[in-house]
Amino acid sequence: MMKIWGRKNSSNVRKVLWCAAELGLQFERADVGGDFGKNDEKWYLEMNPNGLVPTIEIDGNILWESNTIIRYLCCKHSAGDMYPTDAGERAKAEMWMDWHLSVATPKTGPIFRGIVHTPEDKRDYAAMKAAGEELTKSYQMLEKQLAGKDYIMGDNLTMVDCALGMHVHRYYALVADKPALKNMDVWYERLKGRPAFVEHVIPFP
Ligand SMILES: N[C@@H](CCC(=O)N[C@@H](CS)C(=O)NCC(=O)O)C(=O)O
Repeated sequence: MMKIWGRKNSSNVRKVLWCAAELGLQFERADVGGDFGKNDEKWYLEMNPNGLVPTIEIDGNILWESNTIIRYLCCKHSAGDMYPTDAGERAKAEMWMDWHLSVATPKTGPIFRGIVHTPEDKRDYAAMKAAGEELTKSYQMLEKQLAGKDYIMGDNLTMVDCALGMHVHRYYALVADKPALKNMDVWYERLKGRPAFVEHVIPFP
């Protein structure tokens, strides 16, 4: 059975849990990271030298990097459905995943750290506002991609929705001053209609 190391309030763990649940996979999860610690211990660093979560063990492989894990799970268990098999379609899905990791995710950081980890009187509200505006600018690209589609690639949920949906949830949960992004709003509501998203993503910002 797949084993997942990582606390269930971590964004990168949650997108893996959501994806695994969408695929109907059984897994065991162990709390590591945050208040649980252990990610600086030798046994953990031997699996994942970054000392970050998640790490998984599956089919004799140890894997880290949440997007890589999502790709692996979808390729192995849902080729042609959640994992596009046409090379061009797959490259487009991966393009959005890489874009999100390099462009959008870093902009969420100052907002999340500000609201969740910083006492009110110590928050840098100007930096948080600027990050929110930058994030909205980035998400206007996703807004265009979602026009006329149920999910990012088209009619069906794919790996790219799992990779991005978690952080988009964080954007909706934490950024107050944002314009209506009509297509994204509808997509986010659609994700909220999925039991696996409700179970693994919604409980935390
Ligand atoms: N690029 C990595 C980032 C992993 C990462 O930054 N994980 C955070 C939690 S979201 C972490 O391990 N923080 C330290 C901790 O939880 O103790 C991935 O996508 O898996």
